[in-house]
This record gives sequence, C-alpha cells and structure tokens, in this order.
Amino acid sequence: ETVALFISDLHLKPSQPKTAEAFLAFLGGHAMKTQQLYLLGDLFEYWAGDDDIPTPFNQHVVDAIQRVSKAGVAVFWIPGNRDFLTSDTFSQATGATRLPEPFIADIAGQKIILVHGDAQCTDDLSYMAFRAQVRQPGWQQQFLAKPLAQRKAIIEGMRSESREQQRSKSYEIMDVNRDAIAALFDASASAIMIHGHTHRPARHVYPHAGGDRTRYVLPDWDCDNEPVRGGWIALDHAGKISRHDVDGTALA
Ligand code: OKV
Ligand code: MN
Repeated sequence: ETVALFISDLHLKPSQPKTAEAFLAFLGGHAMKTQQLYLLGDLFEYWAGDDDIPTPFNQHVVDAIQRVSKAGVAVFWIPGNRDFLTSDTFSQATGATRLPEPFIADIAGQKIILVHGDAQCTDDLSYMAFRAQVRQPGWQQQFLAKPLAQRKAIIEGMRSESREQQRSKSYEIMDVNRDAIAALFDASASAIMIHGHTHRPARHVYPHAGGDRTRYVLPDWDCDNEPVRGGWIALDHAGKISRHDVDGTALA
C-alpha cells in the first residue's frame, strides 16, 4: 500500500475546470488512502497572495486539501515559481506544512530530495535574476502591500510579456542544469530526487561511484485538452517508487 504521494504543476485556473475536477478527484480518492501527501509547487496558475483564498475557485481547492489533512493525512507543501506567495494563512487553511527547499524526506527507508525544480534551471539566466528578486522578503512585502486587484494585474502583465520572451528561449535552457542536479545530490547523501516544474515527466538514472542516482520528474496537468496530461509518483511501504498517470495507471 501507498505511504506517500508526490504531485505538482496542476496550474489550476477557473478556465480549466476539468483539470481542477481531476485534482479534486485525486484528493478525494488516492490522497485519502496515503499517509503523506507532498505538494511540490505550481498547484495554481498563479497565486497573488493569501488574501485571494476566499475567491470561490481558490476556496474550493483549499477546502479540498484541508479535507485530506483533516482525514489524518500529513500534507506537505513546497511552493513553486507560480505560488511562492503562499504564506501562513494558506498553510493554516489547507493544513499543509510548508517545507524548506530542498527538503530531504526520510520515508519507508528512503531518503528523497524534494524541490520544485525551478531553482535548478540555472542556464536560464534572466529567470534566475527574476527569481532572486521576487524571493526577497523586502520585495514580497512591498508587492503584498498593493491591492489584490493590482497584484493580479501586474502578474497578468508579466505573463503576457513572458509569452513573447518564451518563444525566443531555447528548449534546452528551460530544463534543469546537470551540474545543479549533481550539486544537490552531492550535498544531501541521498540517491533519489523528485521534482516538477519542467513538464518533462521522466525517470533519469545517473551512474555514480557511490551507487546510481535517480531523478524523477513529475508531469504537469491538463485534463481540458487532448491528449490529457497529468499524474503523480507513489512510494510504497517497501520503499518502491512508481509513476502513475491521471487514471492511476502505473507507468512502466
Ligand atoms: C512562468 C516562467 C514566466 C520558467 C509572479 C507572483 C510576482 C506569480 C507570478 C509571473 C510569471 C507565472 C506567474 C511564467 C514560468 C516564466 C519565465 C520563465 C523558467 C508573481 C506570482 F512576481 F508578481 F510576485 N508569475 N508567470 N519561466 O509568465 O506564466 O518557468 S508566467
Ligand atoms: Mn514551476
């Protein structure tokens, strides 16, 4: 049976109701039957601040996560590059414990490095500069002091601007950097890593002198367009890791 589930990159937004529905089905189904649930970021298309929780769409999602934690599942949260403005109110409302990044989870005899994944995309220099800026407490304090509607407008502006820029960025640059991944393994004495962000679901095995290292990449979700995308990673009591698609079907 499942001890822990890992999921990320749902990019939930009201305009994609089937994706939200699929996530709510996951929370009410598989997530209720595990001991630990790790939400590894970018659950939301964007998060403008915890004062946006009462918006009906957000409230539905927050309540659904809270039902899982109230049922006795330990829920953990590492925010992504789209929902890094989640704070204490979000943690309280969901019952999810925010973890530092990177976090080494010690479950079923396995030590697993957990990150969202954007911090390891070190080849994308303009993104790294942007990330460093918006992760500063002072910057966030100033931003969160603005009215919610203005924050949403700023983020929407960033999104349309980045849609232009993204086209000129190469596919390679927007993946994790090999050295950044190796450094994370080196610093942790762990041989397993799970992250999302890149939307390149995979299981990468790196030969290493001290034993092979494995990096699992979670899929992003889109259940509103064909072909449907999504899924999660499960860890069983024996420490075995499996990847699953949206239907729960185990992947090879
Ligand atoms: C998504 C990526 C742009 C990579 C901003 C708060 C802030 C959310 C945001 C703005 C940007 C997501 C939401 C976008 C991914 C990029 C460039 C590279 C590598 C704030 C909350 F800053 F205002 F506080 N964002 N967008 N990139 O344009 O969709 O992932 S985005
Ligand atoms: Mn991301």
